[in-house]
Amino acid sequence: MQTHLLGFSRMGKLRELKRALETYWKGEIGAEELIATGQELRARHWKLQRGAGIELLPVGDFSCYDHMLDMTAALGAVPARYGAPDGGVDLDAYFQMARGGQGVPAMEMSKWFDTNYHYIVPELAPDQRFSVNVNKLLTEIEEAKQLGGPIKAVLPGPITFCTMSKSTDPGFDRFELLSAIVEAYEELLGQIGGQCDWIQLDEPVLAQELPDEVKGAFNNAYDALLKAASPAKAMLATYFGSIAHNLDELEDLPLHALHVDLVRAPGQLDAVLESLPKQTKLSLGVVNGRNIWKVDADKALEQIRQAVNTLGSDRIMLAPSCSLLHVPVDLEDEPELPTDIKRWMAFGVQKCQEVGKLAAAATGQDVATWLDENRAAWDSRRSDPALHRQDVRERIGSLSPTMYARPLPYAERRPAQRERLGLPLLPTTTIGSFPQTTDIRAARRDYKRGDLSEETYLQRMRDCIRGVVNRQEELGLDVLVHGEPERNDMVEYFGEQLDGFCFTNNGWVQSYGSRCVKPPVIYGDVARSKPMTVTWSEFAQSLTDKPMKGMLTGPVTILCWSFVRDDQPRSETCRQIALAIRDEVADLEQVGLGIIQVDEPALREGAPLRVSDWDEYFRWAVDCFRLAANVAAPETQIHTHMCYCDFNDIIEHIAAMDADVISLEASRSRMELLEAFRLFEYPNEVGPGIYDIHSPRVPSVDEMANLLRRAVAVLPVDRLWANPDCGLKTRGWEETTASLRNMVEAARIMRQELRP
Ligand code: THG
Ligand code: ZN
Repeated sequence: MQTHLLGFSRMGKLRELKRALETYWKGEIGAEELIATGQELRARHWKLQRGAGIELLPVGDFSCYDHMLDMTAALGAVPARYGAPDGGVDLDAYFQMARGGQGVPAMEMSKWFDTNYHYIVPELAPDQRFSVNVNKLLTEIEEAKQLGGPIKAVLPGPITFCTMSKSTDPGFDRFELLSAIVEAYEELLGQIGGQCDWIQLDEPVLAQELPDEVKGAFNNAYDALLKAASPAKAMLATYFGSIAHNLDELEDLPLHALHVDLVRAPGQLDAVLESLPKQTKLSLGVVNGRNIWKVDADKALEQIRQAVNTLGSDRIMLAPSCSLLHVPVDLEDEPELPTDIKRWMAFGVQKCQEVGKLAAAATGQDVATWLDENRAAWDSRRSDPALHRQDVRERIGSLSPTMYARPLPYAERRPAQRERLGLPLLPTTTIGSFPQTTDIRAARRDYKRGDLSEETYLQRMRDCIRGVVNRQEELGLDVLVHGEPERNDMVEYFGEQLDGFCFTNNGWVQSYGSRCVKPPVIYGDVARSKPMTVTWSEFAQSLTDKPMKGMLTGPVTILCWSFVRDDQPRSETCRQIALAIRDEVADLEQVGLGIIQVDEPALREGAPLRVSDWDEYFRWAVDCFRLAANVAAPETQIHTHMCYCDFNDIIEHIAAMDADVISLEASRSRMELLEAFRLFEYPNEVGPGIYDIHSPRVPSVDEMANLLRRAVAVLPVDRLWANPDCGLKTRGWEETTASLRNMVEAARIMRQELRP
């Protein structure tokens, strides 16, 4: 029973890769030093994996930015604007594709399935050429070979690569290129097949519903790839969901191994065992690669036993469910976690150990001590009172349908809000955060460390808020925000104040490139013991006669961007969070805030991989938002904000949220987005972002007025707002002030134009 990994974290436990990348980008270190850091990290991680009991090591999972970008580079599928006629990609060209530069925009980023990881979207053109380059892979294979023992090259598979790409022109069907892509893969596999024992091709798209022509492509493609990979054995890896609905496509393929995710989709095991081709090994993903909880050893051993009974031990391989990219590196680096909760957890290194121990247990070796410890940990978790609070359970049990809806429909709330708020046509506002200066970050850090007294800290934050409010008044914005200087991350900030959450010191997970997030851990029942934002918002409102927006993160986003408890449905946990946010909405309203924004940027990414499961998800997700927000009185205006995704196919669910106003990121395909709102006859108010905050460029008055003009042509003018497309915390003050000045001027010009 061979143990292996689909992939490991790249950053290093101290985020060494982040540091190296960012200093390289600043020009403070040279390429050699960056490359050396990568080499050290790979060697360290392989040794760690072997030491923990992983036999077959993954190679090629490391990346200086993103593995899909690496695949694009390996295929030489470089978009023309990066000027590499031979398809060659050196380090600087690679980073230009990732981050843009010298007047060339970056390639697009998008979420990797339902994770919080962003990949670089490959661009495929009708006349696309490929030019295979395996140098990166061969170098890493050489490095891994020095450790001795079997290795497995890891690559995104061709069908997933093509599916997750975008066509450069809208009329072009990129699947026309599939045979050319497969040919390029054949060439690539041919060049590495002699150098490694296994080649793993990731096809997570198999967990989705696939159009027939895509489904039908698997057989031919993999027939060719298996031959090309020889003498290396080929594993097809799937994860993030069941592939039972797509098994027919794999039935005749002489794969050497198939990997399935038995954490997300334990129910697929029967079907997989039944249809597995005779010569194919089955890799069981029994350790959760997406969450930080210890494996339930007895449950995993039961799954393993079932598979062994059908296939025999020799045909079983054992691994985490997916790449360990999505979990932090090492629990040993968490001295401050409460010991009882820490005992329930496993990070990347511990997950490798779990795979090793499970394999040992399943092959009759004595791991009684480990098993006992595992059972004891689970017993202590199951019986912990924080996981089953009666007050929380009773409140959930007593929810009534009226709690999900505003007391009046939008059409009747609207006049009440107009009268209360007195806003002009095309009101101007921002999304919530203002630039997080080094001073602000330092103040928060020093206060947290105890180096700054509470009094001084509060004073600094108040000064900062005063500055932000004054600036907005000077600029002439209509609806103000306090700027959120007191917040680190929009999820972490709320988690830190809620019962049922705990926090890591080093639990970093890559978000994109060098950027990481430190997801909170939801281990118990969630409840709010005290107001979380009220003093800040109340203070900010006291500084101005203009309406101040209260700023909250919505329950679905808090859920999606945390490590969630796995002992109850996500919907249940989400409902608990929703009630906590509901109390905050009520309190903000109580102290006089007339506008409250409840952000849900992660609503779309929380959707299941299979569209047929969407309705169920959106029903509870939208319900949770409504439970949180709809406690507000008719004359209180509820806003929400969404970003990082396409909204076109979820507009009915957005409408069901019934927020009075939604602001949206719309920098990429503004017209398409507006068109979706028009076609749907979206009934409430909309603020399509009119400038892209992801770039330091200052948009001109004309540019933004034009965008407003286009919006006004499509949607009713009295339901439109003018705002940037996302929060401003990653921007500097200079460009922020200039851009907002132009935005306010654009709205003024438009109002004049529209005057009858
Ligand atoms: N919070 C969380 N998840 C997110 C976002 C967020 N996922 C989607 C999107 N926003 C990702 N965007 C970013 C943007 C910036 C950073 C991370 C994710 C970032 N991180 C700091 C870094 O890596 O240097 C660390 C942050 C910190 O010090 O706390 O800059 O907003 N949860
Ligand atoms: Zn946003």
